[in-house]
Amino acid sequence: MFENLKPQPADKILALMQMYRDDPRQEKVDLGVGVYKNAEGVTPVMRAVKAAEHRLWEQQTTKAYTGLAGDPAYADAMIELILGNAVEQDKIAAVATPGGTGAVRQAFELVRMANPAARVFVSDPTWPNHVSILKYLGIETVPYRYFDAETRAVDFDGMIEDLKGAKAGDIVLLHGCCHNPTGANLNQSQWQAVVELLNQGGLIPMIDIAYQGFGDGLEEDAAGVRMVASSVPECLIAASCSKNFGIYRERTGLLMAISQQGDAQALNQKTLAFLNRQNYSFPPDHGARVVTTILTDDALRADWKAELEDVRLAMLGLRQQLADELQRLTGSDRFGFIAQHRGMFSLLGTTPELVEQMRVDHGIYMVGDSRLNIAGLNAQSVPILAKAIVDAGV
Ligand code: PLP
Ligand code: TYF
Repeated sequence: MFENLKPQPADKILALMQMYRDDPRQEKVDLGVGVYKNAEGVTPVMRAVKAAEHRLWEQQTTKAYTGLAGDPAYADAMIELILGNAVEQDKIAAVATPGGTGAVRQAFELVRMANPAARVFVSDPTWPNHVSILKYLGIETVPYRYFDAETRAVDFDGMIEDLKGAKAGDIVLLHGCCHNPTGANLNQSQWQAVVELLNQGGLIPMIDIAYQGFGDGLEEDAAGVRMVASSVPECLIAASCSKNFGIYRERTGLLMAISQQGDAQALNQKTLAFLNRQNYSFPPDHGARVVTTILTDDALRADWKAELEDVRLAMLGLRQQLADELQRLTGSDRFGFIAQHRGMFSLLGTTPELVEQMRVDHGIYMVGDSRLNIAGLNAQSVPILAKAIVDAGV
């Protein structure tokens, strides 16, 4: 049997992580995988997470199975965090999933189940796992223009033009905030225009939100999601707690299916629970319980928000420092987009050859598409990166 297996394509981001580990150079700089690192290069356990874990250790009396949808209190807390009160609770079906990836996977499975003919429109570029999972599930994907290679901002006219090619029932995958990999995001009037286009075309949005709090702030980053979720008949939302709670390895995510139709919620909820059961039975609970503990306790929630805000501001500071340094070295504003982008990532918009050259000559590890993880920088490595970018002639 096993002789029939063929090697599968590796994830380029994860392969780069290994290459970095194997590089003996002292001064190497890891700007690859999307993990937050502080100025000391450490991915810390957040204070509120430690405190919540401590509390759970003291107070948790059982680790018996939860429900197939996970702990309902977790879904409630996350729905409030993401949607505020934009959508009535009785319109939302929600299940805990293993990370945001689990939510994405289940969302696509739900789409295939409900409408096998649906195509999924994905931004060009998008997180490679989106494309890879869709391909694995045999769902047709259609790229839409998103990134303007010249301005490094959103090519909004191109995006709208391409989305006009979607048919009623097709899915439009959108990043809720902090677009991965580009760092270029829709503004409020652009979100509004997307909502109008979705409603005119009968298109169903699926929003992947994995970086709430990393861009302009917790509420600001959710504004687009809230606008869409409150304005369309149906939508899917896949959320991740990996980044904003720093609990990457706990595998903590949530999938929501929202329908404005009166009686849809019950069947949607049962179907999501069924999908959980087919794939892994009960979703992981530890991270979800930590998140619930934090979000439902005033003091822990305040401390988490304060630390998340520090993380956000640290990344913004690095963006500004890098843009300033490049301005100084080149005497031009052509890298000003780095300070305009939001979230962990910026797409430099250069060739794989120059990315490779920066790796060989300067030990700079960024993904081949020229995505850099801003959080991988610190005050010392910013000038090293700026020099590498200029030396390579980006
Ligand atoms: N969606 C996007 C756009 C991401 O960048 C990520 C990665 O962090 C995820 C989803 C899922 O992350 P995780 O499965 O680690 O929660
Ligand atoms: O884009 C990133 O770097 C993160 C982490 O298969 C990640 O989203 C990368 C690749 C992958 C899973 C997660």
